[in-house]
Amino acid sequence: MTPARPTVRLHGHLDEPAELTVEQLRTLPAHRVEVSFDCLTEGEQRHGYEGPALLDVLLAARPRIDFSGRKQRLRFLLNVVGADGHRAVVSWAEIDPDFGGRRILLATSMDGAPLDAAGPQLVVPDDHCGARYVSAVTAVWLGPLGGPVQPAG
Ligand SMILES: Nc1nc2c(c(=O)[nH]1)N[C@H]1C(S)=C(S)[C@@H](COP(=O)(O)O)O[C@H]1N2
Ligand SMILES: [Mo]
Repeated sequence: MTPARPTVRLHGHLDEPAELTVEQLRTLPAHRVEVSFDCLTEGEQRHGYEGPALLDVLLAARPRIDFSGRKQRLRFLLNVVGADGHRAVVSWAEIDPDFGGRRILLATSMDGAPLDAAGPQLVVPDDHCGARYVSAVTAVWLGPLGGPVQPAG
């Protein structure tokens, strides 16, 4: 019997929500990055990661975002959740090429070792701190921020 493989659930404001294995993530164009980040407890770490852009993963799930202009996108954010409950927010504007265009990846391998059994890892090359490198990602939710438009009176 083959062991169950962890999956990433893509959900929220998507026309084609999906549940993908690391193997399925490899069907998207892969990028390779060498990064270093600082960990508060472990100090400086260097790693090589490979995997698809988070943007491409989400575009394949067809975000329910109005792309006709640019301002409509700015309220959208991603909630990236790890198996242990560690989670981090990424704004849509950070990864959107019309705004930050940051090459944030959902890595399928780390230092040449496949992440099929562990689950993919969020890679945020421009972050100084390693805390947003969420490992064993189980879900990515996309949706609009629901905060008040006007200050409470
Ligand atoms: N799922 C999960 N991912 C996580 C963390 C965590 O606690 N849980 N810690 C973060 C922190 S603080 C750092 S510095 C990096 C690298 O930590 P590691 O070497 O322990 O993986 O992973 C990040 N990813
Ligand atoms: Mo850390």
